[in-house]
Amino acid sequence: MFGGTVVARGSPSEPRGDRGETGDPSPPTIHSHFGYSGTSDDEIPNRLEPDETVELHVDEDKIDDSKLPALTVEFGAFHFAPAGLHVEPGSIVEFDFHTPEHTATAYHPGQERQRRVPDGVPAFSSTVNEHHGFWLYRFEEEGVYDLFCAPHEWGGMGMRIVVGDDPGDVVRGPGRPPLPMTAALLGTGLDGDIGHPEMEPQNIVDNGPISGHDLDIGLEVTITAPSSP
Ligand SMILES: [Cu+2]
Repeated sequence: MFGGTVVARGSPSEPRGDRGETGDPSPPTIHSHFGYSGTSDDEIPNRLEPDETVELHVDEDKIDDSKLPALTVEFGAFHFAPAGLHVEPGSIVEFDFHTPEHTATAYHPGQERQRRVPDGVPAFSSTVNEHHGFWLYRFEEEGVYDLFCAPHEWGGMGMRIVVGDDPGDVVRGPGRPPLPMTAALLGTGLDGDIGHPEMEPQNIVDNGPISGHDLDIGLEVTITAPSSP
C-alpha cells in the first residue's frame, strides 16, 4: 500500500464576505451603471447616506403654452439645481426629483455622445423617476462629469459635477455635442468651447455650487406644429 497524506476535502467554509453592519445578506450598493433608485427619500438606506443633493425642477413660469401646439421654453425652465457642483472623490450624490419625467445621464459614447466623463466611467444613467423619487450615484473618479436630462436636453437641462481638485479635460472624445440650449451651459466641445465662463471647472471648484439662475443665459426655444414636407 502506498502511504499518503489524507487531504481533507471538506475544507473550512469559505468566508462569506462582508455581510454589512446590519447583517443584511445583500447590503444595498450603488451600481456603477444604473446607480440606485427609489420612490421616496425615506427609502435611502443608512449606508448610502448622500454627501450632496441635486434637485431636478421645472419652472412653469418659463414655459409659454398659450399658443399650443407651439410651445416656447426659456433657458432655466427645465433645470438641475445646482448646475455646477464640486464634490470629493467617492461622494454619493442624491438626485432629487422635485418634478417627474427627468433623468441624470452621462455624456458618453455609450449614448453616442461626446465623452464628458473621466476615462473608464461607464455610460451611467438614472431611471426616469416619478415625482418625489430619488436616484443615487457615487462619483469615484477625479475629473469633470457633464450630465444631461434625456427628456429635456433640448430645453437646456444639463449640469457639471467636478470631482476632486484636479478637474482635467471636460471633453474627452469626439461625438455628438450637447443640443444648443444645453451647449449654452456646457459648451459644444468644438474649438475649445466648454461652456459658460461660470461653469469653467476650476471656477466650480473655487466658487461652487453654481446656480443656473445666476448665469443670465437669455435663450429660448420654440417647438412648433409638425409640417408636411
Ligand atoms: Cu428634465
